[in-house]
Amino acid sequence: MSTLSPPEAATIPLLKAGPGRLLIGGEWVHAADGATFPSINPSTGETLVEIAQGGAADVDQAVAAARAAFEGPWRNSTPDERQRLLWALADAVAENYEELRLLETLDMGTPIGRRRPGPSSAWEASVLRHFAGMAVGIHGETIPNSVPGSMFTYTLKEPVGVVAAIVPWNRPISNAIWKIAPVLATGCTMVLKPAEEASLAALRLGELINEVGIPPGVVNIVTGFGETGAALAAHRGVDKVAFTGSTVVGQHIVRAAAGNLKRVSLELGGKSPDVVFADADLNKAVPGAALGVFFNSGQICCAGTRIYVERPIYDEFVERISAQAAKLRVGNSLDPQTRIGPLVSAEQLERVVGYLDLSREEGARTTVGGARLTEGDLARGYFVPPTVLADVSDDMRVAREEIFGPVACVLPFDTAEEVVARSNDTQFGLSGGVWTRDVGKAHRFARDLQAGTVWVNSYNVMDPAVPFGGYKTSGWGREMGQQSLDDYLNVKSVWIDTA
Ligand code: TXE
Repeated sequence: MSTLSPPEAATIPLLKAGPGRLLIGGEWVHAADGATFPSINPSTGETLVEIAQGGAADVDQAVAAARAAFEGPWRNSTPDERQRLLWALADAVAENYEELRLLETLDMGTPIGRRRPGPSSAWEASVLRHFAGMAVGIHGETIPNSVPGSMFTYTLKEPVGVVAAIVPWNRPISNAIWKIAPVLATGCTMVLKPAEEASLAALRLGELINEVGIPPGVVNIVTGFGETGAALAAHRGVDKVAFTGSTVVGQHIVRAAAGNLKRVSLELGGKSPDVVFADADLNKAVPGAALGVFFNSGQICCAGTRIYVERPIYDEFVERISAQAAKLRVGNSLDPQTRIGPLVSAEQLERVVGYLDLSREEGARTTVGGARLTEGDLARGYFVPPTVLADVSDDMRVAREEIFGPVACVLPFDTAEEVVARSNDTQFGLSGGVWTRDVGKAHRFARDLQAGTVWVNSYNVMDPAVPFGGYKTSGWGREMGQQSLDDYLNVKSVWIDTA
């Protein structure tokens, strides 16, 4: 039962209906054992609704439904049909975007005012449209061979089969769409496991998937905790796992996938460097670096959390980014003025506050923020304000480990060579940024950084045409862009003796 105040609850049919069911084979069903768990509003700590807790039996059923769909008519679906379904889903997402955003705001804490209202801002719909375009362009090759005689060779690209998509809570709509889009484009089927902290938007997407006529069993949704994800990762009926989340769980998934050697793609954590040279335009670099680290309360895998600043401008930069951080309004996610919402959960709050305590023990200097907010209504939620840590050194744990909160470490550097080496001195390799007016310096940094994405005089910009993914322990494979489809496709070589 929703404990939302009436205006919000009344606007969301999904909440009124009670989302305590799983989507299996096109039907909304209760968990086999009837188990549920509460979905919590991180702005207030209150329960929003009960969600179904899928267990091993539900995972079995969902995988069977995905298999049946894959081997049924979906197998012979044409690229054109799949393109039309992707377009239809894109339209449905755009039409229902405000509701999806509200659900994301309620269970994840994303500030409602973060984006402009209206379908034109429905970024995830444009992702679906981009993949709709790619759906009709998937093809093999004819390949000349040197075998004596008259052998003709060509390749076919075929969908890998049943995909288990296991996603985190930090961008509920995007995380789901980034997996649904390539599945539909390539002709795979899937079981989607949203994060336990933020399942509502994915469940609403499930309703839209049924409404637009995507065949039953093509997209199944099983909500639940890590055990549900683990059951999927180990399941012999799953051909591929597409995972986004922590590096530690990514390692569990690789081990679990070994049983039937299923395909694995991983989009994992980061501790990305954002380098500010003394020649940078600080009017751009200060707000840019602040957005790079504080956006979504720092709960973004590519957040630029290690800000390296060239020594001559270090003090000025620390002062200016601290002032910028202090201006960002923290509050209830439903308040349109809010720029920084709560952290997603009590667990995440404890984790981030633990790192803030650690920063003091390690000798970092907090210039702004630094503690949980406990005044008034904010005390009920999980609020940590944007925090700047100065005088940080590379060996501190706060500079090495992913905090996943609104915490910027600012470190001085002296030379370009030194800052490249320090930027690369990490287990992660997801992304990085550089701010400079010197084109050569920017290109050299982009070349030398060991990371999947480099932003120059910008940060956190993404597009469905541009690949995203990590080096080192930040992941395997790429999402978005043409090559993201390869992870969902098998290549078959065909030899024909034409003699
Ligand atoms: O992620 P998890 P959590 C990082 C970030 C954060 C930390 C913990 O540092 O503080 O991870 O967050 C499912 N087998 N990132 O615990 O555990 C789980 O149910 C299969 C970075 O929320 O990785 C959820 O659906 N699945 C990151 C999904 O995995 C399992 C985004 C992600 O949960 C499982 C999120 C298991 N053994 C967190 N255990 C990024 N790079 O974007 C859990 N899950």
